[in-house]
Amino acid sequence: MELSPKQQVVEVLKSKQKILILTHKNPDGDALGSILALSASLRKLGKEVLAVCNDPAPAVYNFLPEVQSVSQNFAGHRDFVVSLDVSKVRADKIMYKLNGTKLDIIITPQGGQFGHADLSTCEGCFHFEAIVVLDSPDLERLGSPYEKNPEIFFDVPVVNIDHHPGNDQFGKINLVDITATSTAEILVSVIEALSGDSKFINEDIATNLLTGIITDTNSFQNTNTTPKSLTVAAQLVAFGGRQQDIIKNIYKTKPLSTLRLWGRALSNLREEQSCGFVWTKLKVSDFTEIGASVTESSGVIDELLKTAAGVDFALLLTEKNNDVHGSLRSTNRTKDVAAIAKLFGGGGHTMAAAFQIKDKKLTEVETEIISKIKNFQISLKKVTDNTETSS
Ligand SMILES: [Mn+2]
Repeated sequence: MELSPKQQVVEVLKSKQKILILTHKNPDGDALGSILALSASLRKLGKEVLAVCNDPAPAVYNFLPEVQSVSQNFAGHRDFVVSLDVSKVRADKIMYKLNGTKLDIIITPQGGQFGHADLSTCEGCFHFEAIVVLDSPDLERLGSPYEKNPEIFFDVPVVNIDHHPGNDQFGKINLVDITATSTAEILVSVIEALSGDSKFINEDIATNLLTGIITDTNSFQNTNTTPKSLTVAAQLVAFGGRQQDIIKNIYKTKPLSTLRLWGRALSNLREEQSCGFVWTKLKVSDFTEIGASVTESSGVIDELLKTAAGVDFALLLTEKNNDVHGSLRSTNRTKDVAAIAKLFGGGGHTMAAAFQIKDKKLTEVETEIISKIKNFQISLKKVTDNTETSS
């Protein structure tokens, strides 16, 4: 009988010893909770694990168990290769010996002489036997770990574990469950199956997994919250997951810089009443003047704008480095914001979507973005009006 994707994931992880785990850049609670929980579980099972993310964890996640164990690069996990050109002179013997703090590599030539010009060095292979990619709809979203080392993704089996509807199934094994609230929710049963022990998940692993479920459901407030996610969360609390710690650190503690940034976003708030949306913007200068990091803007849309009454959706335009990011949240169950993100080459879910305009300043594209959305809204309204009159 053919194995299910979950069984295939378990089989691969059981059979491999050196495992690389990656998650998307700008990690959120689900990305971090998932990568920390899976790496701790695999280490507990005696595996050698390297967990890598393009960016460090935002300060709000400092309370997560072993959050410092996620590194930003592959340092220490790559061979260093010394190459000798043997096209003119052949090597007869190679020895090495430790000479104080130096390792001497001694090459005996066969009739001739080697010189400096014959030597070169380069970065060599990794020794990973499997790669697990968590919470990432595609490989590009991993950032530099993928961009700088695309070859390793062809050399070893890639396991793709995710819950995004747009996941492009890039893995050799794809465990993509779009009905799951979060990658962490999927991992609970993977870790149980992997360990074969219903008591394997300890307090720290449970806290990390619960963080993923709580942040991706916005503390069980989002419409994606399912009965299963509540059952799994209850199970994690029973395993010792520190739910109160998570709520306190993520939802009830705000750095002053975050509050100031939110103030800036609120004072820029505009209402496009006839087109049914509110929007605001944050420029690079807003972040630098306040001393806030780019990750501090996430609450602006999820905690402030999404609560706007009397509109269909909210938009936040953020200038990050050289790009303009748009985050969209539906405030009305019937409004599909993914259709709006698509106008700018983005995507997402009905309730939450995003787009990115590369290499532009906010001032260059702001007017165009807003008028494009307004025109789209007006065209939708015309279609609805026509349908109403014709029916
Ligand atoms: Mn997620």
